[in-house]
Amino acid sequence: MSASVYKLPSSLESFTQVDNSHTPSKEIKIVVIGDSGCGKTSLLINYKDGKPANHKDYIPTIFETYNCLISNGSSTFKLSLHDTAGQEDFEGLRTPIYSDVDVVVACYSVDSQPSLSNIIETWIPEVQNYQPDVPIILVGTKCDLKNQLSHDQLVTEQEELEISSQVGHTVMGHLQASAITGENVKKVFDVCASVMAEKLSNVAPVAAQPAASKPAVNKSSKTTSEDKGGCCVIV
Ligand SMILES: Nc1nc2c(ncn2[C@@H]2O[C@H](COP(=O)(O)OP(=O)(O)OP(=O)(O)O)[C@@H](O)[C@H]2O)c(=O)[nH]1
Ligand SMILES: [Mg+2]
Repeated sequence: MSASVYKLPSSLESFTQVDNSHTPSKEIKIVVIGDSGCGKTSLLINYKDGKPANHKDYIPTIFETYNCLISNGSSTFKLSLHDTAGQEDFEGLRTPIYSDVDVVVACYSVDSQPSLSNIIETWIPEVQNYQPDVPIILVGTKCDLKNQLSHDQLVTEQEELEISSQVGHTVMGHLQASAITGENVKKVFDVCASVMAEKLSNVAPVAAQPAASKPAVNKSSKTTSEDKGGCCVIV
């Protein structure tokens, strides 16, 4: 049974990781949230390493950031990937991370109905309390389990779509992925980058300054060129 893909942006593009000889035009801050144990860290590790996550001994995250550069040939972005603690006790640590977030990846596990319910009961209210309009990508993790578990051990398509519609118009993408097989992992982050690329292309160009006026000061604090950490680094 292959992974379900419920929604993708019409602007979906394919981005590949590039080395630090490329200069990013924009840093995209992505925060990954969801219940403890639903597979956030594994998803990020699979993406940054391009191979299955290899940590069978589950280690709960407190806070971690990974950086990588990606390009679609015309635009290069620095992804700043923020892995969070799924445990409710760590809410105080999570909330500062929502500042300046560009895209939120909200995860639930396809073998855990409570993790899906908590998308609407816990995670979306928490993030929207700080960033009401932030684009959200919903990800049903561990979709390899669809081949191993019976129907009654899995969330249903109807339940997934109901949650998606309850989150509403801020859902820009909704898909299932597996950090074990790698299915759709890259697509999750292609969706994030494509949503931002489209948003940036819709920003109206700044009106031309009169010849005698002072040169504009570049206030883009998030644009970076100083990251020399390689293709993908843990900071
Ligand atoms: N079958 C399967 N297991 C997975 C997958 N992703 C993660 N797991 C397992 O699920 C457990 C939890 O994974 P993590 O990635 O650490 O979960 P987390 O969401 O980061 O958890 P916290 O850091 O506590 O919030 C680990 O034992 C993983 O090996 C997947 O795609 N398929
Ligand atoms: Mg983790």
